[in-house]
Amino acid sequence: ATGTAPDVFGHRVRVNLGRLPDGTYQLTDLTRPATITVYDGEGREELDFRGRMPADARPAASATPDFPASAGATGAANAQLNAAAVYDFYRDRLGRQGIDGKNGPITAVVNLTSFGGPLRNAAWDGRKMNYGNGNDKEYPYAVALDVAGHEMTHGVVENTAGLVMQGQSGALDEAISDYFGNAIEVTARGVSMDDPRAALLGEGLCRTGTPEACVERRLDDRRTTVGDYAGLPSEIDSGGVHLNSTIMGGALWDIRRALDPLTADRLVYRALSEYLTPLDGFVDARNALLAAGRATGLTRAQLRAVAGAFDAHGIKE
Ligand code: ASN
Ligand code: ZN
Repeated sequence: ATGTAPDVFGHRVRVNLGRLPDGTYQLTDLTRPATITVYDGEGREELDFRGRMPADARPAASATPDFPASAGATGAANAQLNAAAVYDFYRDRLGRQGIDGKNGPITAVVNLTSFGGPLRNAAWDGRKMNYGNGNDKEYPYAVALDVAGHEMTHGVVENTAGLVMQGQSGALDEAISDYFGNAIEVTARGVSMDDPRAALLGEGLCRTGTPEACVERRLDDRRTTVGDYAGLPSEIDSGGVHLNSTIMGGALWDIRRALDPLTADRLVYRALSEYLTPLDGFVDARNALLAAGRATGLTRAQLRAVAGAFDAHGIKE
């Protein structure tokens, strides 16, 4: 079934629905080989959902196929559309069948909070995406396609290279998730790589203020090199995985600008799915991209551009 639901901006968008025996419509998209279901966290604690689904949690639902206006505040409709867009990118561009590569179910939870206050984050917890409502200056995190792409790519990484979320392998995991998060958004929206906003991650979360002021990260900072690597203790951000990721993410984004985007996306994906292993770091990623590039017949000039991007960020033997 199809229906409509308000997005976070209050615009009614078309959504795909499942119908329960009692006639209720729920936000389940059955139109792809992988089922996409959006749960309503009902303002509960993200901690209660992390890595699990409470037994009484329910998909977002409505008595009629046109969801009430109140449903817009959580970003439930955005979560469905964004998960579908990420699925389509991986299938159409990279030939991948969903997060697990086997069209396993895709689940997102919206409307979550943290310690009695706003949850200003989104996270892949090993099974699903969990989205916070953000604070009053932000839209719910489910609104941002680059954020959805980032979180779902964590699931892809887990099911391919299996990078360990700690230290340099963790920063590499974050960088690859940032890369595809942005790549998916600019591809789906037709944004040029020359648009300065293309490299911004999470710019769409801004309710007030400039996009630049409330981005999560940006991949166009050419100055970040391994010289900036902060060797934080493991208990702080898993050894600085979000702090150090832009060293690698910046190199990957430079590669996407230097090659054509489709070639770059296939190259990064091939390195991820066929060359990288769980404890790999930045230099291993350089070697993986170059090996994947040679295997796929990149020209010498293209291989030089890849090596040059890593050189510029200090990623070399
Ligand atoms: N947004 C963060 C990420 O996906 C959430 C976290 O720290 N786990 O990396
Ligand atoms: Zn991440």
